[in-house]
Amino acid sequence: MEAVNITSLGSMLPIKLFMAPQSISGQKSHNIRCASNREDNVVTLLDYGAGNVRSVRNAIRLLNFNIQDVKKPEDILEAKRLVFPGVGAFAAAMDILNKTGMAEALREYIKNDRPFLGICLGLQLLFEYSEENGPVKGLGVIPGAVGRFDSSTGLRVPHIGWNALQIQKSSAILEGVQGHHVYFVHSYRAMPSNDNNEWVSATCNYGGGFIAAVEKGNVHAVQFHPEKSSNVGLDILKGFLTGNRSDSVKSSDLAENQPLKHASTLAKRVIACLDVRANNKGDLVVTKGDQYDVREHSEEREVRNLGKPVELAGQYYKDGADEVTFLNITGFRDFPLGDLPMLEVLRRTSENVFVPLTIGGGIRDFTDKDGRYYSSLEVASEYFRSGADKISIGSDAVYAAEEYIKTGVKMGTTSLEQISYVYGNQAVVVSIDPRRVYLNSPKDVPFKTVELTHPGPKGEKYAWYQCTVNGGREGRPIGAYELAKAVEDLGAGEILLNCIDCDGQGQGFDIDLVKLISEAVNIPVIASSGAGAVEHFSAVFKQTSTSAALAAGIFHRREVPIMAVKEHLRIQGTEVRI
Ligand code: 1PR
Repeated sequence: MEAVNITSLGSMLPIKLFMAPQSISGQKSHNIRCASNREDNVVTLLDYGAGNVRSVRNAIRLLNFNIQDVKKPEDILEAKRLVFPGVGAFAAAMDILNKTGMAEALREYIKNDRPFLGICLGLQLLFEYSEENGPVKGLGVIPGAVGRFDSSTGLRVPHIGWNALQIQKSSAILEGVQGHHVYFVHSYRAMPSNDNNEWVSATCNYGGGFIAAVEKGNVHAVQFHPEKSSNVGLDILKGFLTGNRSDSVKSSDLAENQPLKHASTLAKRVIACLDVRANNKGDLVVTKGDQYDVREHSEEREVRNLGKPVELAGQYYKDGADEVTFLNITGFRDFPLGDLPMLEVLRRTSENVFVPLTIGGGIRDFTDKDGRYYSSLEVASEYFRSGADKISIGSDAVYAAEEYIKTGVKMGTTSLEQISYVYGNQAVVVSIDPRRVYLNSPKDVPFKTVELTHPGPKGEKYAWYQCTVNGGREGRPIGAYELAKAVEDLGAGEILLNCIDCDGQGQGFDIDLVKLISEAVNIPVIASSGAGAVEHFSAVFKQTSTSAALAAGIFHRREVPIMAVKEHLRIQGTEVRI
């Protein structure tokens, strides 16, 4: 697997960017104390170019360490401390490590008990084998094999979200984090056994216990992403970099928090969404629709302006959002690689926001007016390079699903398939924009229908959910149910389920729709559209098996703080990250 090269896009900025002058208003977004400027504040980073490690770099820099990239195997052997954020597929990573001689250097470095931190695939590669497209041989440092989560029992795979750490032994970098949630995104995992028992420092519960962290001497590896796990993750990373975990625990507000004894599994996520577009003056603003109409009702029909993207994202991070999603809502007509400010928004956001970032809008193949062709993979790659952890595909996924349903053939050429193949399905979200179509009988349409909890305007008892493209402007001959199943087959790792009827209405999520889709697929579903009160969140989590709930308007208008939602969910018995 190779990273895709995007040629420089020049410095033409078609629209002015509204941006905080420095970091987010110059305020600290967390309580991590940075390492003092020491002579030896160098971190060697093993980045073999397979994906986005921008967030790891940002987190290391935030902690005041300088990064030196590994260019040759000797750089590994000479490292003072080595961070290895594995990205991509197991086989491809091993292939690169073997061909470059890095595999041998890594084994040697680890055998000598030198300071090492593997992240995600960087943990899995330490094992003997992986089942991912295999069996494929790993570095063989730790006994055991890496296998896929078993989805046959209804477990949603990929495992995406915040899961609670169960500490298994005294650990130099995990002190004080028992029961704290950290962020995972993966489909494969290693299991604890008698053979690797001495390595296992933490497990997590997801369809049984899997290995969340290993440690022996100076060698550490974590399956979760410390760089995406907010203060807890940054603290763990700092513990490794400084070799002084206890100080870091005392200095952060972790120590002030009660250990979360109740936290035992994957938390339900609360996501803040920012619909972004240029307003009439050409400034990039966060806007919010009323059933997808984002213009004010005044004569001028101005685009509704609810704030500046980078600042609001930073605020939601501080407020406790589990994830931040940007939707470039005019991406279907303004090609995103021409829309450089959106990339800049991502870059600036990822410097200060250490929870996952998703970006959607305009991901498709495109030929510009000069005849230059850009593949959807190039567009996605540029989003990943700019700091996205996941990309979200809307319109293009609808066309791909229609074609797949018609032919029954996976062409392998659609944006969804290509991006998922290169970056893994956990990095690809499909955003669905359905509209309710009321019916008197389910036999009236060839699509899956629901019996409505609340009858339609003319007393209709049924509805189907028609998918739309181009920001809800065009209805397509495919239902949300059919689309969800098709895109899961084609490689989507998660579904962002909007509902045009509920968008901006504040009357609650469309439970009928969320139930229909979350029962149809085995990948995580994010319920979106309609949140107006904390009770709407508990209702959607109680009545459906959705993994996450997303809201926009109530957060932008400061009607309900994110922490109020979480506190309410916690009291209602839903596990959330506090
Ligand atoms: O088709 O791949 O270019 O992607 C376009 C993306 O932009 C899609 O994900 C589509 O959902 C989104 N989009 C396009 N037009 C609009 C619009 O509002 N005019 N926004 C739009 C979708 C829905 C959510 C919203 C929730 C929660 N907006 O983003 O945030 O409904 O809102 P609420 O809590 O206030 O009810 P492509």
